[in-house]
Amino acid sequence: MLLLSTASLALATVPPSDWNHANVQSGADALVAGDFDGDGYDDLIVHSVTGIDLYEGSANGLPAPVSRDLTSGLQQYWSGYPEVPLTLDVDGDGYDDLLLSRSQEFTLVYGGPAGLVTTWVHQVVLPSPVYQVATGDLNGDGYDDIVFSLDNAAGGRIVYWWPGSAMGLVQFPAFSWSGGQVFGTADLAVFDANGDGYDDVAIGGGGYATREVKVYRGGPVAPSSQAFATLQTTQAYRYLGEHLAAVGDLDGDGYEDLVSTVSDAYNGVYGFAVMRGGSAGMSAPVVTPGVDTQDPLIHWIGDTDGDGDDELLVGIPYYDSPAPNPVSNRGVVAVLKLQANNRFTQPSVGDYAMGNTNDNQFGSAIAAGDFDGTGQPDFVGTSPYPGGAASRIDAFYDVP
Ligand SMILES: [Ca+2]
Ligand SMILES: [Ca+2]
Ligand SMILES: [Ca+2]
Ligand SMILES: [Ca+2]
Repeated sequence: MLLLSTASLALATVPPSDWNHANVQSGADALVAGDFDGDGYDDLIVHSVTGIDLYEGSANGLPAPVSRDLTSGLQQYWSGYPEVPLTLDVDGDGYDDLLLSRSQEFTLVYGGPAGLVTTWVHQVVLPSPVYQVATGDLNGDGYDDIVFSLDNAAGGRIVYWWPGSAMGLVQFPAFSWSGGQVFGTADLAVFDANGDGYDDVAIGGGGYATREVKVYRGGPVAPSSQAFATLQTTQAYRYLGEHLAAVGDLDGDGYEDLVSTVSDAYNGVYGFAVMRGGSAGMSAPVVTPGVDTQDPLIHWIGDTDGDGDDELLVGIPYYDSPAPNPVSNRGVVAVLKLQANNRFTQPSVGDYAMGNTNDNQFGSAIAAGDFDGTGQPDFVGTSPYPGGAASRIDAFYDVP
């Protein structure tokens, strides 16, 4: 069922959603996907207005009824600040685990054959509030690790590497990076930039005029303290690194690539930049301008069209659809392809733009996964403010 009045809008290219659900919280932390019970179908956790619900994926996709009510188990740890909940396999057992971060606290909830085990959670209290969190396997041992940033008393932030193990997180973080007054003050992402099988970490930071992203290599013993790449835009006041995402291999050359938002000094609306991985370093940012990057979400989705290159999933909640049917802040979720000139296709209302009301803000939360196990990526997005109607989530399976 579509919310749209299709008679009034030229939206023939937007397909009806494959699954929907009413009532969702407004934040970016409303959705989390992962295969918590290891059955090969991704599951979806929804932060709804009534609590936290899990929908188990299956060959039929997501079910209409709630599979498990996780409210009593997770509500006390759930927060969109500083980082939306993340999925990782910290103990390498093949069951996805859930990492919740809140102020000075991490909470790990382990997956297992029966799904997330909320009766025993691992809580970690940090010495000061955490700012940014990312996950991946920097030492290539099969256990996902956590990378996170805390304030540095000497200025800027300290970014820590905390390895996973068969028993979960090891006792203490094992490595850190720091570097002056503005180091690490923006986002983090973990991806394999140089294709050696060890994930690498991108650390954003910088001052008023210039912001940059530094990339450090992972390795079998410890990550490198020397930057593998230092990336800046060529224009002053074009801020790189505010939102970073590991998005897979966008150009199919075997090296994972990095995407950042690029905002300007005034209203945060400018575009997306791609920085391509490589064996000896990373390519300078190439910016696709003209994309509304006010509170965007950039996300891995995989290879949707089967051509060997991964695509980029974006949620742009403040997207305005153009004349002849202008709707401000309706929001759009789009699967963007990297073109030969290293710029992205522009999102348009022909992508997934739901709702026909101003301030609908579709894409305020997004998640990608394979909920129906076909091997073809699926995604979900929220419409938190659909003007008069109940907020809702729409899922689209096997996106082209
Ligand atoms: Ca696990
Ligand atoms: Ca590891
Ligand atoms: Ca690497
Ligand atoms: Ca690449």
